[in-house]
Amino acid sequence: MSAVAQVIDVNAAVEAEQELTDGFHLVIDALKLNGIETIYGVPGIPITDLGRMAQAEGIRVVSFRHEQNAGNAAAIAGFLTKKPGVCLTVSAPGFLNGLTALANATTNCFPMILISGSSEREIVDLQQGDYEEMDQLAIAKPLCKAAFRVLHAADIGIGVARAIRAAVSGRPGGVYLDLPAKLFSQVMDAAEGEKSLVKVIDAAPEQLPSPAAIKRALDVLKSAKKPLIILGKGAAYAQADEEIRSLIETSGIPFLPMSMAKGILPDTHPLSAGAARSTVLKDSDVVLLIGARLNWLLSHGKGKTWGDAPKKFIQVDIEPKEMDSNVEIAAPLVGDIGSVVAALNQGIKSGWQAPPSEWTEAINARKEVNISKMTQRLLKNSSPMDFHSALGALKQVIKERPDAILVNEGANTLDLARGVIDMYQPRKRLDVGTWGVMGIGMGFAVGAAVETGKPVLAVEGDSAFGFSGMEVETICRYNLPVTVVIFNNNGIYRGTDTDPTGRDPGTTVFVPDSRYDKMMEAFGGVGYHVTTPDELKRAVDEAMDSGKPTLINAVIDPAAGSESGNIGSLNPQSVVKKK
Ligand code: ADP
Ligand code: TPW
Ligand code: MG
Repeated sequence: MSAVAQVIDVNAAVEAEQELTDGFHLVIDALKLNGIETIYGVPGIPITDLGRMAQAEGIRVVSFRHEQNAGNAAAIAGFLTKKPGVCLTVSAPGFLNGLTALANATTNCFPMILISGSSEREIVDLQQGDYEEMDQLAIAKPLCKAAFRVLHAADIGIGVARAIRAAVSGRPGGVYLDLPAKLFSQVMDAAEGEKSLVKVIDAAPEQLPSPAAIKRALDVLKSAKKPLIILGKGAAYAQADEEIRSLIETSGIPFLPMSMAKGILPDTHPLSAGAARSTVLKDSDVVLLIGARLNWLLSHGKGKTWGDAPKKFIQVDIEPKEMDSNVEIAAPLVGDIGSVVAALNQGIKSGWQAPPSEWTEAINARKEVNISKMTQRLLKNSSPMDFHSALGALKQVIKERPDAILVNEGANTLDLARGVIDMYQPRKRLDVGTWGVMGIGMGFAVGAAVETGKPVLAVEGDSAFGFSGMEVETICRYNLPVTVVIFNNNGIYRGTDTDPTGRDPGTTVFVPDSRYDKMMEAFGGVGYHVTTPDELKRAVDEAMDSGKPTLINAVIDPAAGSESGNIGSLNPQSVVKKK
């Protein structure tokens, strides 16, 4: 029978007392069959009942206040679990709100599926002005890894299967699944429906590197006098923690973690070069990249940051097109990180010589200087608090609670926290990622708490928080163990800007001395207002011991921050001076 013919006449079926299923149930059954346990979304036409029914069927449905935050929760669920996180939205505006998160997930190589209800194709395609009319599939396509539409109930199984496989296989990313309203009430025979479902087998198959590629890479690595391993968030995603640890410890090669790769090995590991970043980038001669792209975050692999010494790159990535994206890759290793690193480990099992001690000693000397400088800054008990004195307290919190998940966004709040707070376990640091996007905070916090059950500490710039702040209600509603700390410096970068004309507030400042803690109290959570590192530490400890939704308003000197945090140099400068 053809797929279309399987969609049967309801009345005839009821008369025959045939057991029926419909689009709603088939979507839910297809997701459940493939191990999807949670949906993040915002209800409305045409997916309100889908959410209700999914909840009734045992899927956890987490309802947000805005789709972008639901999408961010789904994206981070994908990063943390290697299963696609699912976000469910209504048509046009809800879809567009979710699309930002889908595009961001794709940019960061996080697997997620945005499922949006849509209006009737016949009306949309003739542009006759349907309720929330929009050609969503066409709009989603350039912004994600794959986009599919299902028109027949009998195709729901295959549609969901394709979406899952597209999201997690190869380079992970975002997938859009368009489900027109009419699909949900399409009816078909229940047994036929069950048969139409597809369980995805081996959704992200291992991809083994060729022995020749491994040999080439090992030859380059062995030739190094000053080798360096850079771990990116692809390495964290791959969950190949033991293989990676073994590679680093057996080879004795220093490693530098990118932001979300911190903690694969502890930042306090003797081979961590985190505190000597500029030195190792400049002076290394062979660099092994594992799940890290040579994009802007690594200065494109060239220029001042990388120094004048000739450099060879070995790159491990599942995406072949990533090789030579910015500079020549001397030894491309295309495959999944688990398989590639295992093969490298085989290759260095015997006869491997540790890097020359001059190299490791030079790094250690640099680390010592930088760490002692930092320690002094952290201990300075300035009043009002600056970023460093506040971060000293939070560094201690994560040291004492290494299994907590740290979410972090802002400018100074982000850049300084990344440098100060040591991480001890993999996939515990979640932040603004490849785009440096503001607004991931509360979505990531909810997603991380729901997926892992671990306590979450979200360290937020006051501006950054504002992009998703309404979700504190969601945190309270689901009673999640999330502690939000707002570094409140009255604005974006600083709280000191003024309007030269005197008419309005400066463009980067907010209402001074705002009490964000009262927002949490409004929904039954706990609020604190703190002005010293000791108060901050005490408040965070109380919050994390209690597990109650908490927001701590930490007052930071409005003059302490710098423009754009660490990346001020990316700001274009006007050459015209107005008289
Ligand atoms: P960072 O921002 O931490 O430097 P990027 O997001 O730039 O990291 O790079 C992550 C890279 O990891 C991407 O190029 C992606 O293709 C790759 N990747 C993701 N998962 C895997 C995997 N399982 N095996 C190999 N490469 C992976
Ligand atoms: C979606 C631009 C980068 S950082 C930032 C903005 C608005 C906020 C910095 O202020 P905050 O941090 O959070 O108070 P701090 O500690 O320096 O005071 N819109 C989006 N993404 C980005 N990155 C921006 C705007 C931006
Ligand atoms: Mg701020």
